[in-house]
Amino acid sequence: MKKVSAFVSILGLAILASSCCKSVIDTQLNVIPQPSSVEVYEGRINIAGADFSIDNSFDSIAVNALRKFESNLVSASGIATGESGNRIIVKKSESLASEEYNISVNHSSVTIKASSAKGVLYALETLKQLLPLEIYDGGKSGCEDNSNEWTLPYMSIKDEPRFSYRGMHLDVSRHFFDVSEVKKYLDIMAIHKMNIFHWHLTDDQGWRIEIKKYPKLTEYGAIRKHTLIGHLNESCEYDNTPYGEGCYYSQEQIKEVIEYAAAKGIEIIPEIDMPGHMLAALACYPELGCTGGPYEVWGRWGVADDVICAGKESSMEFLEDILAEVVELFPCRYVHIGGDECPKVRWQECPHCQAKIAELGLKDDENHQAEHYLQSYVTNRMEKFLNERGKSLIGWDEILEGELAPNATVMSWRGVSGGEKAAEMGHDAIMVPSSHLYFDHCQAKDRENEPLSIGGYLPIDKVYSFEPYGEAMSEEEKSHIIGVQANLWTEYIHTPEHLEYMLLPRMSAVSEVQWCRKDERDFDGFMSRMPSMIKIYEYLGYNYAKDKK
Ligand code: TNX
Repeated sequence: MKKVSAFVSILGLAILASSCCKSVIDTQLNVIPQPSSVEVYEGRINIAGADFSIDNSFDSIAVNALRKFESNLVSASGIATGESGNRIIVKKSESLASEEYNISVNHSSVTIKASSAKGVLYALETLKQLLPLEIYDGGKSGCEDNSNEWTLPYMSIKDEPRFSYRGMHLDVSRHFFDVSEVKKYLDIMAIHKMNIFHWHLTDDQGWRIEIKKYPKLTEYGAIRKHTLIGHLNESCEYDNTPYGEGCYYSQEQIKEVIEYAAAKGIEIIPEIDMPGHMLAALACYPELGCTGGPYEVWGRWGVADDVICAGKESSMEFLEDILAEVVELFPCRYVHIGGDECPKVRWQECPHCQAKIAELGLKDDENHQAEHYLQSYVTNRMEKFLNERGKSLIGWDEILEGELAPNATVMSWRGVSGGEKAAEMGHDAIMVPSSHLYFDHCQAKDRENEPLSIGGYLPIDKVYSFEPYGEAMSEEEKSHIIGVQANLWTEYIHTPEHLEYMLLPRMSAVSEVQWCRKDERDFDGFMSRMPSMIKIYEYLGYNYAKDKK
């Protein structure tokens, strides 16, 4: 009897002890974007010297990411794999959504569960933010993180993103950023668990993608003879310096960037802006414009009246030829065809455009002019071309003017109303309102001490406050808001340092808008986690804007 009661009390103590260890001591970690659910328990595991394993059903992206993590851990900690007896295990769990992951950490192991490579990538990004900074590069940067403690708390994390589309855009036309700079941009995106890179490859000021059928586009269309000095509203002086010789990506380089991005879980959406913002192309092929030119690759900013002629069959075939090469090159399901800021003044005067309007029976009505419907004809035609090749079209919200192409996704930049309207009509939409998500806008009120910029004022708290669901939206409409993106236009951004300055730390804020649900977001909490992210920026040598108000 005595023995039994002793046994019972030992058992009781054991249960008590184990439940003690399991008591939650925290529900927050210094991770951005903040995971959906966190429980931290008493105790820590040392992962230096851990053994690594991964289910063999994962693809090479997951396996390579884990290998990289392992090699950085080994070189930074100086301890070989397998020496400690602890384990890092990556398991397939088909019940998790494609971007979801779980992490559980106890005294002997770190277990990651995911159903796809993306989940594994995000789990590793989360773990990196909890470890010494050398985990990012194996200690190569030479900077030292004094903590040098290769431990993680016992914890359980369950995490998945709110939106499936978490984008960042980059304009490489106004100023060019080479392959290595674009890769760095992708590195920064990956830290923030973003999954779409919107590459704005063409505009009035320079054509930046090799098109084999039209070599002039990059031979001449990449180069402008001069660039406006200072701000558009104040200046009419040019610098007399040609810009853009050789500033384009060959198709081989594009493939390299696509592969680099894929290894980080990022898909690339190419944008070929049409029918406006095409002066660089028209300068090479003036016969495709309404007036026949001559045209110049533009050296100033703004909206040009000269656009491609929508009435000439040869112009439409030119656009389709370009898209044919783009579709072959980019594996992403989406192609962005721009559609923004297309003045109709040339079309109104052009006999070809007017003949097309008559042929199609397009008429002015109370909402739009016939020329708006002519733009819809261009968009529809491009959509059909893309859909036949298994791709979906995205356009800026101007594509709502006239008649929206049947399967188009709308990118809402002039506020959110375009996105709301698209969702109402049963179309997908991506929210990128310039009011909250244009990173070419200033971060400080005191512009004197800021680099030259387009203007505006977009501090980090305003970015953070953006909520993509309108109050009056139905559940059905909400399901069409597929995500959020911040845009970086580069009229006033000439250097990689300036680019990073505009990007960071605002990118951290947008990453939480994209990843966390509204009720999980709290600006003060975010700012309390921000210093850890800043340490990462500093360690990796990223130029970020400090203490802006
Ligand atoms: C509007 S956003 C544009 C760009 C400019 C940007 C500057 C959009 C679809 N078009 O051409 O670069 O404003 O903020």
